[in-house]
Amino acid sequence: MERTLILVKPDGVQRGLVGEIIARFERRGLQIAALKFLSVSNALAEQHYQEHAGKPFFRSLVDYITSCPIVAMVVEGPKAIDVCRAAIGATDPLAATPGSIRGDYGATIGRNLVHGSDGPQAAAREIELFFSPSELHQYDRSLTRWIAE
Ligand code: D4T
Repeated sequence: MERTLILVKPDGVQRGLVGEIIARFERRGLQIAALKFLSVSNALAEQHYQEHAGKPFFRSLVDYITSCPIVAMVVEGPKAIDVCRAAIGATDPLAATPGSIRGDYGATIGRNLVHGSDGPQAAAREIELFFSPSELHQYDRSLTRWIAE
């Protein structure tokens, strides 16, 4: 079982795609372990994107992710990191497969709607950045008792 951090970025919120994007992960079979709506501070954005510090697009990346509240969530499941990366699609929406989130809704690399951790180390680091341990929930899923008492 793996956990990964997913962000619905400001363009996803502004375009009214939050429900659609969360639904993609739910339908893929992933279980939500944590979920919140927050404004990302400059400091958090710089920490989150630390691997890109110094690159030409770093400042615009930080400005973008801090420009409007976002949805942060942790999802879990077998191979959750790779499953989410596949559901999200390539970084540049132009290269993203149709059927992926970026392939269906994205047009430019600077507005690519959603983030997913790119490996186990990144996932652990990023989950800790956005969530405290008490905000992460472990529970068994079952259907029948939530349809009828
Ligand atoms: P994120 O981290 O947002 O899920 O995207 P990826 O994991 O798919 O891609 P990334 O870390 O390589 O890039 C982070 C972020 O930077 C933007 N970006 C990237 C950009 O604006 N111009 C660029 O040339 C690159 C490489 C898009 C995603």
